[in-house]
This record gives sequence, C-alpha cells and structure tokens, in this order.
Amino acid sequence: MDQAYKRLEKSLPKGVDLAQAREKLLEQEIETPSWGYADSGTRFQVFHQPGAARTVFEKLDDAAKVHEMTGITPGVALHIPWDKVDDYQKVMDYAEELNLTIGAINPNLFQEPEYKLGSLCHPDRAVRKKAVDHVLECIEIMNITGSKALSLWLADGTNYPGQDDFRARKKRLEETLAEVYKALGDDQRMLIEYKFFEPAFYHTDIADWGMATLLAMKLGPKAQTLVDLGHHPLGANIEQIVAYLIDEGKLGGFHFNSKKYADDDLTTGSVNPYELFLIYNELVAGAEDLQEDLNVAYMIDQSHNVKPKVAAMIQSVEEIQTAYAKALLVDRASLRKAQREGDIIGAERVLKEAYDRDVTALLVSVREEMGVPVNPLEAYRQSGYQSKIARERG
Ligand code: PSV
Ligand code: MN
Repeated sequence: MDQAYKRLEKSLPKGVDLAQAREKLLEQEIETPSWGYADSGTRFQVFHQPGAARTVFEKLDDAAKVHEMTGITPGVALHIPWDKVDDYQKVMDYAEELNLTIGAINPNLFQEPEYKLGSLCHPDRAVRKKAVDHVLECIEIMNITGSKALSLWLADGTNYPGQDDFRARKKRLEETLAEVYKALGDDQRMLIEYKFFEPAFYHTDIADWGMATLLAMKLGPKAQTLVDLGHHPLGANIEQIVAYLIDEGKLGGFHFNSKKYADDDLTTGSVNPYELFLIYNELVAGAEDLQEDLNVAYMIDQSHNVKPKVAAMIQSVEEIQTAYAKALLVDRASLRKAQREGDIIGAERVLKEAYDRDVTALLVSVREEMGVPVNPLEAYRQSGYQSKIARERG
C-alpha cells in the first residue's frame, strides 16, 4: 500500500473500514448503453461526431475501450431495433471476444407510426398485440444473449385532457404487462421505468415511482422499478425514493445521467454530484442494514450530443465510482448517534465530511488491483483511440 492510502486510512473516523470499502469497489459494475456511443441529438438537430459508432459491433468496440480503461463496465445494454441484427449469436460471440457481456435489453415502443396513441396501453387491441410481440421478441434476444434484465420504458400517454380514459389505459397496461411477465425465465427480471412527461405532455401511463412499483407489485417478484435520474420533476427527493424502494425490495435498476431542467440526459454527476452521493449513501446504508447485496442493475442512460462519446462515458463512470467510494466511507455510527440525539448539524456534517473527502488514494489502489490506468479519463485522452476511430470510421 502506498503512503497516500495509508494517510487516508489514518484520517478516517473510528469504525470506517477502508479495506472493506476497497472490496466493495472491486465488485462494482456499471452497464454502459450501446446508444451512448452512436450519433444522437435533440429534436432540433443531430450533430455528427467523427468516429461515432454506426453498428452494434462498433458500439461494442467502444464499450470495450471504456471497460479497458475503467475495469468496471463489462455489461452493455442494447436497444431493439436500434441494435437489431439477424444473428444475435454473432453479437454475443463478439462481446465475449471483447470480454464484455450483454446487459439489459430495451424494447423500443416509441418509434413506430402505430404507436401514436400508445403501445402497451393503446386503445386498439391490434396495436397492443404488436407491442407485446415486440417485447416477447426482446425476451427471445435475452435468452440468446444471456441478458437478465428487460428494461421497459413506455412513451405511452396522452397530450390533451379527455383524449383517453386513464383507468381503461391502466387496465390495458396491466393486461399486456402480465402477458409479457409470463414469458420471463426464472432468472430474468422486468425493470419498469417511469417518467412524468415527454413525449406525452398531458399524462404518461407510468408517471412516477409509485405507479411503476404498484404495477411491479401486482406482477410479482420478477418485476421491479427502475429509477432514471432524469425522470423526476425538479425538486423530487430521489434519494428518498431509492430508500423506499430498497425497503420494499423493489429497487431493480438505475439509469444514471444528470439534469438541470428535465430529462436532459447530461453526463452523470455533471450538474448535481452531491445528489448522486446522497443516492449512493442510501444504497450503501440499505445494503448494510439488510446485510445483503441489493441486486440492482446499474446502468448509464445518457446521450452525448456535444461531448466526445467514449470520453464522456469514462467521465461518467468515474463520477459514479467516486460517489460510491465516498458513500462507503460515511461514518455511519456517528450519523446514527446524531440522528438519535436530534443533532441536525452533526448529522449533516457527517455526510458533508464524507462528500468532501478526497478518495483518490482509494480509487488508485482499486484501479491498480484491477490493472487499469489509475487515471482512466486521462489515459483515454492520451490513448489516440478517438483519432483512430475518427480515421477508421470516416
Ligand atoms: C426515455 O427517456 C429513456 O430514459 C428510456 O430509458 C429509453 O429507453 C431511453 O431513454 C432511450 O435513450
Ligand atoms: Mn432511461
């Protein structure tokens, strides 16, 4: 162990275990999304980036580079049909060659003309069937690729008061979801993602964590809720939502990103790193209290419209890893004591102390053990990969 690590260890409050934090960090995994490597934009413009991945295989190449630099991103989430191919075995084999695995499969229920009035909630039975068939196709892809998570997000909703019947839509959704749920294998799960607006602007059919969780509870143990950090109204206390879901055993997954206004899809930790830390604080406390692995699927879901994509992904992974490292070093005994005694300032100070702590020595030690660069973003920027893909991919 080097000097800096020892200094950090010495500076920690009694009872905060650096070696244990190190072990946890060595186990951390975060999935990256295939679509984060491809050209993307807003509804106003897509700016082409030189070297942006064009095929699922190029996306996997980029994901492999992120994993090579960080050591904690072996899984890649796919979006179907954005990543549709004739032979998924080939995708699987290529991923294996790159030391990657296929992560969550995301059905796309928002880009077909038939889905104007919804997909799984559509008033017309034939459109609902088309949507169900697509999700079943995605479960088939999970079976081939070994994916364990079906990540379900619906654009369903209405734009105007009176446009459709809320309760009828809810019933249709319960029916179609139940059909899909039946097709899941024992070790597969359905992650239900919520979002309070966009593209529907009057109501969305799964608007918040309560609705998603109610659906998940009715469906059964293989259905859980997925929290996308960009999908809450301003001011929503996401860390509380996370704590609630942990307590109910219904926290299934995360989509990490960052927002200033709404679903901005900015890179994780860019606007609100303290919120990210507070979320991790709940995750760490929840796992410690329950004394079990929470089995949460951690994924990134953001679009890099103006930042270079691979570098932006590495930057995000570092933000998440840092937030986790800081949360692992919270002095929980002092926090509980302050809470018991009604010492509000003391309790907040415990959290602030952990948030302000420099965890570089811990991260360096973890990265050395994993055999990855101690400064992944810098190493990537020096690696020449960006100019190589720009040259090769045109
Ligand atoms: C919707 O805004 C969303 O967060 C869902 O997860 C989609 O699958 C993803 O974005 C597409 O980028
Ligand atoms: Mn999402």
